[in-house]
Amino acid sequence: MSVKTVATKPYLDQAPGTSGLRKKVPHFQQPNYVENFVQSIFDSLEGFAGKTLVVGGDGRYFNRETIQTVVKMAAANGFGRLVVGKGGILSTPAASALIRSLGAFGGLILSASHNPGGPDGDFGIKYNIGNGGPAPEKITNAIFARTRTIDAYRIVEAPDVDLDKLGQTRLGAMTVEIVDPVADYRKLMERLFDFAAIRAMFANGFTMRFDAMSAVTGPYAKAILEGALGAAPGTVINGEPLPDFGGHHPDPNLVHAKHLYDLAMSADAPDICAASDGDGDRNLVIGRGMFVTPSDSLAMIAANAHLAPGYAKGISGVARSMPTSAAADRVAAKMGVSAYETPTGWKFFGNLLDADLVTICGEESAGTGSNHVREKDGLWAVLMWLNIVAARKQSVADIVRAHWASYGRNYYSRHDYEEVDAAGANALMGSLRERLPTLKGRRFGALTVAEADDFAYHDPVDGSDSARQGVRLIFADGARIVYRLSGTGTAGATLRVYIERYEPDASKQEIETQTALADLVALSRSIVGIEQHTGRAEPSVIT
Ligand code: G16
Repeated sequence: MSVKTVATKPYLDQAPGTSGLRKKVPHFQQPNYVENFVQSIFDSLEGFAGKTLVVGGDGRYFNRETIQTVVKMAAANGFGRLVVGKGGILSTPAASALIRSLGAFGGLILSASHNPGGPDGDFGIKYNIGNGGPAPEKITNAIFARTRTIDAYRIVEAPDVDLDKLGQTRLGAMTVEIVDPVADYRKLMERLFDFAAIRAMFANGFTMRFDAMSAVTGPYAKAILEGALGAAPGTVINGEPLPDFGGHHPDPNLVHAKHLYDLAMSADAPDICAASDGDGDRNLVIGRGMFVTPSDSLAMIAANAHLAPGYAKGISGVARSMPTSAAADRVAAKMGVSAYETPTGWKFFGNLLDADLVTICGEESAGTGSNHVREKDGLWAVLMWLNIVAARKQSVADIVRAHWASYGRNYYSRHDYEEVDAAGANALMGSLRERLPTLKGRRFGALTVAEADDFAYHDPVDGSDSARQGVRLIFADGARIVYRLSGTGTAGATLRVYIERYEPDASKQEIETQTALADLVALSRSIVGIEQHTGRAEPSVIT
């Protein structure tokens, strides 16, 4: 088998964002675009000769082609073993689990998460390290630096590998192993959750609807919910992964999964409705008549995790990304465990989990997870809720209300201004940053700014620092407005505005969220001149 060294020229736009490199498919299809990025990853790593690499993706358009390229490049670069999910499929949490259980050197996950797929849709490549988590900034910065100077890549000349046939083949000195993408993950879930109790609940008539959004979670959800747990056939809808996700936007939020919300609020609502995104790491949980915000879900999971066998000993701490509501902090304080606030991006949780400073992590962007892997995990969050409902023998709505009554409620909403002009969005953030020193102490109607800063994070484990992670306006009553630009968009810029207010009074905890936050929402627009800078008077998505 001959190894070819192919000359190439750098692309200057291969900067990994919040979660790997994400671009439109035609952008990735440019000559050598994938090869340059993959070689830059390999060039930034040390000591992988003869070791194992895990590869898989969410099945989106261009997944299979990219896997073939990765297989041949991994062989040419000296990996000893490549483990690929059958059909090129691995959900992001299942890839993380596999990296960990195999003791692999690392993994490549091919996904653009919740973004649409298809020939004109989005694609992405992300490198995960040996702990199963996304590479930290030190590595992603090195990869980016390498992409800017790369002049050659290595690849073997060989026929394509059959991705649909389980078993082992050889490619030069490297073994290629095609594995069942679900088996390992299902065993892990069986260890963490009380499958017998959940199975008994389904047997007693508990009903559920799980929308896999024609994305990667279908095979996992069918095997676990309908298979191992005995949920009624048809519980999982849109359960076949499709390269274009059936033309849908596989983002389980209240816009793209509105049908699920409507069902949950209807007279025929199942006991629980749930969904996961393109690559299976995000979750949506709606009880009959009760939507659980991701921030609340994190807090409620932290408060109840001990009900699941895998967490029976209790949790060591909780971490949330800065824009996520402070609901989880209140749980941690009551339990006497630590609470950490990190920048947006799951990669920041890895060190805290490895050092056992925290057990449970979550983000407002529909991500929740634990130390079982180093990614957020959509199906895990759903199984955790099923376990909690089975153990407490209460509905989701009753559990949520009881939580608010004892901890108070953090009203919370995110307003996204998607695909706005990047120059306008940058100017907005720039002028807000300049004005920060003048905002502290200023009054806006009944609201007084108590603190105004640009969030910076000092990692307590490796000592690294990350600055400019989002602007926070904190008001005297504890309410908060946060501004940051998304690091996952593939066109223009997306301005995210996060709005939060704490309400301890149980008699005021049933107000519609946008109404409860109306004054803060209005201020969030006027104080930075969103319309002047972006031309948008209203957000495109409210979650
Ligand atoms: C990724 C990251 C998350 C982040 C989310 C949104 O999720 O893993 O940590 O919260 O993007 O990031 P941004 O606000 O920068 O767009 P995913 O599901 O897209 O991999």
